[in-house]
Amino acid sequence: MPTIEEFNARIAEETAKYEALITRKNEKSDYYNGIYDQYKYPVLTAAHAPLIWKYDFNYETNPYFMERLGINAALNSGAIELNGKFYLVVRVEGNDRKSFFAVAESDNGIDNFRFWDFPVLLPDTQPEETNVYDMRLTKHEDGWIYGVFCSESKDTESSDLSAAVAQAGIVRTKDLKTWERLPNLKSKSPQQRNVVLHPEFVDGKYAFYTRPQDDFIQTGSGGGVCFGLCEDINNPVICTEEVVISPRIYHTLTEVKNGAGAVPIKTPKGWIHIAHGVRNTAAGLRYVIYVFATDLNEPSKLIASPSGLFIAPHGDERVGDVSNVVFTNGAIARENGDVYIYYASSDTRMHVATTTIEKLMDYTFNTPSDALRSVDCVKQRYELIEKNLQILKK
Ligand code: M1P
Repeated sequence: MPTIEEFNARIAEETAKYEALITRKNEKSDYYNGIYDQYKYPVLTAAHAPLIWKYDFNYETNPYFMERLGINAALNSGAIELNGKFYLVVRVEGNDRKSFFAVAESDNGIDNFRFWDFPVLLPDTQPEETNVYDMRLTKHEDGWIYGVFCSESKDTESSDLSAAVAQAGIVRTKDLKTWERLPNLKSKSPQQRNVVLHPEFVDGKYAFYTRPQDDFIQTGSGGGVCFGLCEDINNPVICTEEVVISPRIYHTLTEVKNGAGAVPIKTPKGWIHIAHGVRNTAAGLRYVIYVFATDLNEPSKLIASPSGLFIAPHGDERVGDVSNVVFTNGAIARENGDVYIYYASSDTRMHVATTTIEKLMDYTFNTPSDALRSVDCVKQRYELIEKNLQILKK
């Protein structure tokens, strides 16, 4: 058995390794597309979880300094700026497969993210709820910060052991420390995931982006990302038809399903949405991030649909617990026009991509839409090449 001196030396060594990781400076990678910058290191990984979450520091009860409650992943994070600091409400997954939320903060949004000592202990108002994940944080004009997340329960009506039901859970806070739980959102759909609260009232009502689904995994008759209104946030029911605003379309990246991601960003030309789209492949589902825009005064009206993917998994990002996935549920748009897009790769770790409102608008409103057929996509490219050759000839 290790001596107390060896035990203390091990703690010192692990603490030094941890501090080196947490304080490592991040730098832009050499990836270029003119739209956003990417970074060399993930902003958060399972290894960023504080040692006090995992180890028992008592020599008497843990002489081998073993992990007692390990952490498996740090992924899909809501994001918000408060008083000039960057906060992520991270989906942390324990080795026991259960996810929970924890706040990590950074001064610059690209590195030095540090978790608060305690994860979020949600008010336990839903006895049937087994798992919670993927919180979207909305700074609403009513003065509250809302967190809308997936609340998952076992489907007790099914004989399939793994059948589950996904609903949209809602909490609200002023400081990310004290959380008040509201009832889960009710809609006509049997299941909901990837629900996002719009930051402003629409026709005097709360407005939600929803993703109706018939089943836990398959969206079935769900036609895509929808929009619906709710009169009373304390009794949250979608009281209007859920209208599809970003549809699933055959042979596009949203063919199998899609879902709202970050809270839409208000720009002079419209609300910019950074969402995810899913297609099927021989290697399984492939999740990419895409962008669309809706009208400033009528946020249910689609006004721009730049073609194709915005962020795809590259290099190491392609491998993880659920490979070939990038997923976003948080972005921060600062007063100075800088935009920080937080995304997880392969359900395992968190990254940031940085851009500006100006670039995001240029991308959203000047990228051609998907021409939907190979022949028409080639024609689009011909047009671009011809124009370029004219310029290069001069
Ligand atoms: O595993 C990829 C993602 O799958 C789900 O997204 P969707 O509901 O669109 O299929 C979510 O559970 C998400 O957490 C996960 O990253």
